[in-house]
Amino acid sequence: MAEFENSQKRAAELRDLLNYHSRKYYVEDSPEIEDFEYDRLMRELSEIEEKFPELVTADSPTRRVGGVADGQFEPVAHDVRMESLQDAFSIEELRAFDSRVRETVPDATYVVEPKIDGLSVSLEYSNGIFSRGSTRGDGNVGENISANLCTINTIPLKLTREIEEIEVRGEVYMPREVFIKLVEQQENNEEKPFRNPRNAAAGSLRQKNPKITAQRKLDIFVFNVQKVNGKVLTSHKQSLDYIKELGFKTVPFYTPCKTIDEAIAEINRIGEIRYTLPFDIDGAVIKVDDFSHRGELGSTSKFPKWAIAFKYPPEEKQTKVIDIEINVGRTGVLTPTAVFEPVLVAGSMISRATLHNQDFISEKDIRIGDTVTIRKAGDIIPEVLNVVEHCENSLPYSMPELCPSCGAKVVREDDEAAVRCLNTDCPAQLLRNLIHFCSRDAMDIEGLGESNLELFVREGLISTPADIYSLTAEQIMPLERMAEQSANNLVSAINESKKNDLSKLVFALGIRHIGQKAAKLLSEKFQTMTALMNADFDEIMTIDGFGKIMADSVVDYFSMPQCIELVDRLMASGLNMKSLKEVKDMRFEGKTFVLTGTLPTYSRNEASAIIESFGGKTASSVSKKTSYVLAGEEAGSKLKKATDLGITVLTEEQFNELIK
Ligand code: 0OX
Repeated sequence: MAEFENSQKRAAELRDLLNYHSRKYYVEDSPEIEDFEYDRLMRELSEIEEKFPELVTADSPTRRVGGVADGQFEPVAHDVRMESLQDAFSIEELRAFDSRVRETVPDATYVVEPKIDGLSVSLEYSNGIFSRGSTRGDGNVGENISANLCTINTIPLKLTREIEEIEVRGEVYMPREVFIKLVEQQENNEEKPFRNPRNAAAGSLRQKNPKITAQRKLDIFVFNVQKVNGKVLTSHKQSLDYIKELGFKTVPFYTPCKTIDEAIAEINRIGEIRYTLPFDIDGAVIKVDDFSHRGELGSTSKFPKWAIAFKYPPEEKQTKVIDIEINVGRTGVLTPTAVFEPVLVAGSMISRATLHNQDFISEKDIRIGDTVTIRKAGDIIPEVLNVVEHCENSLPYSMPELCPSCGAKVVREDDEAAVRCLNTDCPAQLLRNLIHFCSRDAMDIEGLGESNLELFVREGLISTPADIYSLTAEQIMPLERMAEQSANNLVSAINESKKNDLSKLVFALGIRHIGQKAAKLLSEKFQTMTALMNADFDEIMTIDGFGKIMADSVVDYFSMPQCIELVDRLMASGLNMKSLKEVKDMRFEGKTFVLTGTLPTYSRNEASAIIESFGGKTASSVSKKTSYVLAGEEAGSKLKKATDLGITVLTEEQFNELIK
């Protein structure tokens, strides 16, 4: 019983996790976990559901073949379901697959091909002419992306033969070199770069403007005939050979294998050359070759029983930690970074990885000189997995007690994993602050990135954000890499930023715990910098989503003389200090007023209009639901009832205080 209950609980957790990550991956194109990890979670859920079929729910991600369509493009119902592949993570599982196949088809033979890490699409042709292309969607219904697919040069618009009808399936991908150039470009333009080629391909295929897709130089490998009229095909190999003749770019190699041992050898070979290929693969597929054998084997509700995908684990390498460097961030947090003897991992040279904080280092007991195992999380971000061997005579590593930039004593606050330099004049923090101040989400000053800021600080031109607004083209021009044009551009970008909305400036100040969203809320609530600077803790706490830590942080910030001075200087330089977004003040939302007697200055209509303009309501009689009674001269029974019920009675003067 306990096992059932535990499984029930775990299945619910897994469903939520997988649905969340599936949305991140398929709809938003911004995955947060590695595919390998996702596959493992999916496998765990499938196993629980196999054991306890009563735990399968309507929203179980295992019932789906793939992700979810997001409704941007017109839907396409697939005539032939675009099935997904069953995954294997070990050689034993491949052998078990072979045994299952041979129970039904003792003399089956296989084809092994790489599993391209891209996006599955269907391509339809009528009389040899491309008629429609669509995404896989959930396997049954995808989206029409014909216009974008037409931009891929390797997708034939006319086949070499006028075959009556054919639908093929392939994987759209971005070659690694194209991806690297794209990321470089995005970084230069200070755009958020794609995480990996798969995301880049997905983002490019989902463009509403096919011109952008065309610039992305996507490519395709076709690996299946979904449907054909006008030609008899009897095996996988024969069908791939045939569609190659029709003009399709088929998977780069598909190798016939008579036995599972031959198939495993081919999978190992592909694993070895994996990172030398000019595109990403996330596995290799074994497919039964003969179509009549496939027919005998059939499919489950999710996968064909005649194919299996072997997923390669992320590549792990060993290397030596030659140093642990400490970087000081904008808020003074000291972050340790391991510096390695460079090593090739998953196709690129790795020489550094973050070690996060002292707890991470202590838990793994990472020391300078150690041999460690590293890999790339999500096939992109390098991370240390464990220590293989400590260096001889090494000592456990401790974070420095003094800030490496300014020498101030660092502190570790009770509830934090990080150690922090509290010196507000610390040069490393000042530079980080400047970088943050000018960044895209903050003041968005084009041309003032890390290297120029570093240069200007080094030259003694700036040390605080306020100094930026006194820079002149004459000061900048003589510096290295600066021509007249770039100096003028920079000064106009600086001037342009003065017009920014208050929320950008509030975010740019870098107040601890105040991110972009909180900065927006603050500027909407207080409307002007002066009001925000004078706001007290309780007023800030009335903002939905603000807690004690955030409110304290704002109050603390505006109580520091150097921060007040900074804002004053920015004001004096002519920066906009007002919210460009006026919000309705709803201070009386949910409150009901009853008016009684004659007020000294307001008529009843005037008072009601003021209450309503702040989101409140007026009623004619007093009840328990009344929030306030606004009473003037000669107030009668309503005032008495209010007093009896303990309802707050306001004079006009008190009312004026409330609406100030
Ligand atoms: C790939 C790939 C994907 C055909 C029927 C079930 C799955 N990403 O490279 N899928 C398949 O096979 C389909 N083959 C591939 N090579």
